[in-house]
Amino acid sequence: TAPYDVLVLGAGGVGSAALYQLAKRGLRAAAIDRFQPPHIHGSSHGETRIIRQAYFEHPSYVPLLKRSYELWRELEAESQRSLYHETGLVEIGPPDGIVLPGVMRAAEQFDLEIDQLTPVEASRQFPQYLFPDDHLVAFERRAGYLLVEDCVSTFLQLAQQHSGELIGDTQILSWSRDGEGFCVSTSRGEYRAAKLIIAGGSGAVELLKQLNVPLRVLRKHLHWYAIDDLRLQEANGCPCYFFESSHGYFYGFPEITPGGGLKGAEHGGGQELASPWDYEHSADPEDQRRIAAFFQRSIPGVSKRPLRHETCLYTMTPDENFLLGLYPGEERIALAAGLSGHGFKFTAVLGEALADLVERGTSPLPLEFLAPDRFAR
Ligand code: PYC
Repeated sequence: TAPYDVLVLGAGGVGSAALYQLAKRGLRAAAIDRFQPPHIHGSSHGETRIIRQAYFEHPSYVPLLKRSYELWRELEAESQRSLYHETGLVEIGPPDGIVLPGVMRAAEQFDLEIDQLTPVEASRQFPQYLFPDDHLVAFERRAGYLLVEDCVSTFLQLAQQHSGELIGDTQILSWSRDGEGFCVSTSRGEYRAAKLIIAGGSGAVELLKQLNVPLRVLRKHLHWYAIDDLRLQEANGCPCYFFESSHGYFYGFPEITPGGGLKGAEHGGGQELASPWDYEHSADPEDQRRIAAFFQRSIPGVSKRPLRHETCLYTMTPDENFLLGLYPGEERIALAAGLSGHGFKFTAVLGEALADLVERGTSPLPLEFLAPDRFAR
């Protein structure tokens, strides 16, 4: 076959968004994935992902988030699908912790609308949740969740409508320089392209090993439990939640469909994997004990009846900020990797930034803080 303009390695959240952007621009593009996305083997599944703007991790993400919000709304308009649900997000943590001071710093720096509440005010407004007396509470109205699998399938469907190609069920073995372009060797044979985008989530660790960034893959657990308190339903105004406490970081979502249960998970911890392709998908008793104890402490209307469990992968960088930019020393490759468990909300903007980087060598967004060579400097 004639070479592609761009091959995208990975078709999860980031890869599918990149394929959509490339195809929309009229480039001849294909995305290769080991499975048929959306699937349960990476980091873009499990029904829901939080989206928010007052970014406690680092205020420099806020301009990317603003653009991401615009792109999600554009995607909804083009696809006529509802992908982003603005439930609001309640964040709770100690005054000297990471989350609340970080939320307030980002909100102040970018003039974002955040309601600061005392625990008493928060209990009145959100009686579903228990707020320790000595903690701070913030409510971000313009936050909520994305339907993760629907986002991936929408990117892929629209990309295909614009003549982008999905090459699923295809293992990527290696990539190499090949004359003016690149050759990607796969379980289905070789594919050639003038440029590459590397967006393979945990699968990108192997593809990026020459960068010498110590990426670590963690197995994480997602839990859905039946609810006894109907105030925990989205339909009854229940927001998403993110708790920081001496017990760790726990987050989750209201019950979004009747009987589907409330979703909760621990953001910290996780089991490090030697390979992202070969791991146990069943529940971990210690993780189950920790989430059940969290519900008892903080959301007493959750029952003791588990309904569903899934495993999911985080790919961690040493500073937990993404790698995003041109491949060091190679202007024909753009990459996004190491999203460190907080990347899905950005996938719309990452797809656009990656397409800009391979097409024009630059992006109008301030991406320097995510430079892939920052650990080597
Ligand atoms: O990005 O909001 C987030 C998040 C919460 C837990 C994992 N990621």
